[in-house]
Amino acid sequence: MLLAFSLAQEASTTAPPNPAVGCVIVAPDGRMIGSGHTQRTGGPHAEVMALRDAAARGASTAGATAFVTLEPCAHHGRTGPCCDALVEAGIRRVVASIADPNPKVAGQGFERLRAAGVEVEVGPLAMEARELNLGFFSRMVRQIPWVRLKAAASIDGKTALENGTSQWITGERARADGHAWRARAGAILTGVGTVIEDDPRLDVRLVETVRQPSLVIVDSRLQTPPDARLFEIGRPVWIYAAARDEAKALALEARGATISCLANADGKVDLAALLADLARREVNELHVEAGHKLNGSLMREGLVDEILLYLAPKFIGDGLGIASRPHAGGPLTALDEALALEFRSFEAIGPDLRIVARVAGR
Ligand code: AOF
Ligand code: ZN
Repeated sequence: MLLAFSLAQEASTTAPPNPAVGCVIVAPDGRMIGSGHTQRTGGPHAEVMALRDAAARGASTAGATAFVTLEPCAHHGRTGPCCDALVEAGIRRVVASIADPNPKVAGQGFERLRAAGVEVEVGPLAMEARELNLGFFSRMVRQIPWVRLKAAASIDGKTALENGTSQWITGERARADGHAWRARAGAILTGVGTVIEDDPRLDVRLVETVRQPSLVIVDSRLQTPPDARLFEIGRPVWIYAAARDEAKALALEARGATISCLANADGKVDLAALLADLARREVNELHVEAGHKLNGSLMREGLVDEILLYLAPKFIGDGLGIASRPHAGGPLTALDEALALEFRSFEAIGPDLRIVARVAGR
C-alpha cells in the first residue's frame, strides 16, 4: 500500500482534475507483479495501468490482490469502470484505502466488486488517502476547491518593502518549490492589482510540468490590461468581474479570456460564488498568489483552507512582528477573535523556511 501511495504521488501534477491514485498488484505467492498510477485526464486509471503492467510482464493476475489508494470506479466516465477490469482479470481481493467521494462512484465500486465475488477490504491509510487528494475530496464533498494561499515574508513578517517592491524576498530554491505547489493546482488565483503592478506570468516554469493550471483573476471592473504577459501562456484565463463593460470585455475575450460576472451586495466579486464556479470547472486545488487585500478578503470570509508561507532570514522593516500594512489586518480588536490555524509542517528550503499551516478544523 505504501508503494501504491508513492506511485499516486507521482501523478499529483498530471492527474487533475482526476484524483491521483496508485495501484499495486500482488500475486498469490506474494510477488509484486504490476503497478501503475492515474494517467492524464481521459487516460487510463491506476488499476488499468497496473493490470497492463502485469500483462506486459507476462504475469497472471488470476487470484491476485490489488492494493489501491482509492475505491475502484464503477461508472463509465471518460474511461470504463475499473471494477470490471479487475473482475475480468481474475483479481480475488481488493484492498482500498478509502471510498471515492464522487457521487457517481461512492461505494458502488465496492458493491460491484463484492457482487462479483471479490473480497473487499477498506480502510488502511484512509487519512493519508484523503490527504493525497485533498482538492478532489473538497470538490466532491464541499463543491468548492481546496484553497491554498501562498505568501513569502521576511523574518519580521513583511511581505513587501515600503516602496512596494515585493519580488524575490526568498531564494531560488523556495521559488522553485513554490512552482511545484503551483503545478499540482487546477488553477492559480490572483487579483487585478497584482496583475497591474507586477505583470506576472503566474505559470509553472521552474519545475517540469505537462499541464499548466488555469489562471483566475478577480477583477471587479475589468481593468486587466489586454497586453498583460499572463496571456502569453497557453492555458485558460478566467476573469471574474462584478459587471460586464462590453468594450473591455471584448478586448479581453479577444486575448482568449473567459469572463464571468458574479457580484455580491457590495458590488464586488462574490468570492464564495467564485469558488463554487471553479469547482464546476473541475478545479480541485486552488493556489492563491495575491496581494494583501484579496488575501485578507479570502481569509475573513473563511474561504482559505491552508497557508503556504515561505519565511526568509532577512530583516527588511523597522521593527519585529508588526505587519507591514496594519490596515490589512481587518477589524480584530482582541486576540481571541483571531483565526486559529495549526502548523502541519515546517521544512528548510535552501536558506528559507517553508511553513504549511491549516485553518483549524479543515
Ligand atoms: C479509479 N482509479 O486511478 C482514478 C479514479 O472520467 P474518468 O473515467 O476518468 O473518471 C474520473 C473519475 O474516476 C473521478 O472523478 C474519480 O471518481 C475516479 N477516479 N478512479 O478507479 C483511478 N483516478
Ligand atoms: Zn477507474
